[in-house]
Order: sequence, then structure tokens, then C-alpha cells
Amino acid sequence: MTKEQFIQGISNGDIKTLSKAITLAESSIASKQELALQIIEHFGPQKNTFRIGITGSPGVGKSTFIEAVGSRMAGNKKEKIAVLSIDPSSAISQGSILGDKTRMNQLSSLENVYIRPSASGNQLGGIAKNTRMAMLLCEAAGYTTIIIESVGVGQSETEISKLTDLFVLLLNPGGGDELQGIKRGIMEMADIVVVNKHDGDQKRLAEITAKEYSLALHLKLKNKNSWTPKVLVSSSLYLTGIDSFLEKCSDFNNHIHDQWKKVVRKEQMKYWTKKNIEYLLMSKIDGYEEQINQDIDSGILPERSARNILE
Ligand SMILES: Nc1nc2c(ncn2[C@@H]2O[C@H](COP(=O)(O)OP(=O)(O)OP(=O)(O)O)[C@@H](O)[C@H]2O)c(=O)[nH]1
Ligand SMILES: [Mg+2]
Repeated sequence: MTKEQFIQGISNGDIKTLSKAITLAESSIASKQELALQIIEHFGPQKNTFRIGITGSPGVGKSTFIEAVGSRMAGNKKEKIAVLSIDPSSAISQGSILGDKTRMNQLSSLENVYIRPSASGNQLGGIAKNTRMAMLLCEAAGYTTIIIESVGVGQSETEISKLTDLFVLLLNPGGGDELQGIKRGIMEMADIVVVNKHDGDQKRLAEITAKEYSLALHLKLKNKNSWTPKVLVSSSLYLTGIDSFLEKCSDFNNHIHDQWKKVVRKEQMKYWTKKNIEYLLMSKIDGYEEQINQDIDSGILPERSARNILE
């Protein structure tokens, strides 16, 4: 496909073309990535998009929650919703499988919803290095709400907050131990904390947990967006708490009015620029092998050799 064909297809909101463009962005072949980049550049930044990041321990219910929330959002036909689900297991299998793993069967059947599972590559459980490009491509195709699911374990767990406007942390009832596993900082970054599985035997426990978090968060009052973090309970199985979550999402979106969003996104772009420099330098390292060997044989100190190579 040519660049023009990609642009045409994405302008028409054609899902097959969008999927192919995301595959380009995820490719490890530089020329394919370059093409994806040019496509994104053609469209430029999209106004009025809302980016939601959802994270939490494996099995906490992220996908089921997104299915419930997304279906409700999609009831408004003017909304186009894209879900990028980062599948940690595919880091091992090197490929993502849509299957029932995503648990979003109902959502995926809706016309105004696009779901894309994405391999996290070598970044176990974190944001795939090209998730940002995938998100921009979805926005170019007219998706106004982007939901990103990522597992909140591993070193890059907080990266999702560098990618999105709203950062949501899902917790299990009685999830005190869970927070030990999740980096403490993640709690500070959350704009909305949802204690999930507020149903059956765990209902009471979920409420107690929510109260505890609420107290802990109120000591802090305001986070980076001078927004007071909210703590909610929900059950994706019984569809309770979904409406109040959506209400809070909308409050948050109003809170970070355009100007503010611009400032925050600019900060995020700084982060991703540095991150990309890092990726590009890392990908060059193998190419220096011969020079490194020569330098060592010539008795050049590693500290000097590295400087020479980069100059
Ligand atoms: N009781 C109850 N179970 C739930 C709820 N939400 C999800 N589950 C169950 O929890 C299990 C995990 O749900 P997922 O939505 O796949 O969880 P996840 O966080 O996306 O899991 P990973 O993507 O594998 O990390 C499933 O068996 C769900 O049926 C809920 O609100 N209440
Ligand atoms: Mg999931």
C-alpha cells in the first residue's frame, strides 16, 4: 500500500487500513516505522480527543471493566472509541492474540468501537514502545476516546500516565498487599482509583478498601493536575458504579480544559522524545561491535571508546 492509500483509508475511517498502519508502527523495520510516522505527520495533532489509561494487577478486571465502560460510552453514537490493550503474555510469544483473552466480545462487535491488542514487545507488562503511535493513528482515524489497558506491574508501570490524560488505577477488594507490589508512586499518579469486584462476598470488603484509599488519598488532596483524586467502587459483572465512573471521567475532562491539556501533553511529548532517543541509540549499539572490539584490542579504555564512538 502506498502512503496516499493509507491516508485515504484512514481519512475514511477504514478499520482495515488503520490496523495495517498500526502494524507498520509496531514493525521493527525502520522503513515501515518511517512510513507510519509520515502518515501520522500528515494528519497532525487532533483536537478534542480524550485519552484514558487503565492499569492494575493481572486479573483485577481491567478488560471486563473496559467492556462495561466502553459499551456504555459507545451508546452515544457520536463517540468513536478505540481500545488499545497491551498484552503482557505476548512479550513471550512475540505476537498478540485477540481471542477471548481480551474479554471484550460485546464491545468489539459495536460499530463505533475499535479494539487493538498489542504486544508489549520486550517491555514486559508496560507500554509498548509504539503504543503512542498506535494511539495517534486511532485519533487520525477519528476516534475521540482512546482507552489504553496495561498491566500495572513491572518497571514501566507508570508510563501509561505519560501517555494519557486520565490515569485510572483498578484495585481488588482488600488490595492492601497489592499496593506493596505495585510501585507506591502509581497511587500518587492515579486520578481515579476504582475498587473493582464490588459484588457478592467481596462487596463489604470493597467498600472498606475504598474508604481506606479515600482517606489515604485525601491526605494528599491534589495531584499533578490539581485535581482531587476520586475513589469509587464498581462491579463490571453487575454493571454498578459504571455510570458514576463515567461521570467522574467527564468531570475530569472538563477540569483539564484545553489549555491545561496542551501543557500536560507537551510535558509528555518531552518524555517521549527522550525515550525515543534512548530507543534509537539502543538500536545502534549492536552496530558498534566491530569498533568496540578494535578499541579494546588497541588498549583504549571503555570510557574513552564510548565517547569516541558517540562523537
Ligand atoms: N466478581 C467479579 N469478577 C470480575 C469482575 N470484573 C472481572 N471479573 C473477573 O475477573 C477475572 C479477570 O478479569 P479480566 O477483565 O480479564 O482482568 P484483567 O485485569 O483484564 O486481566 P489481565 O489482562 O490478564 O491482567 C475474570 O474471571 C472476570 O470474570 C467484577 O466486577 N466482579
Ligand atoms: Mg485484560
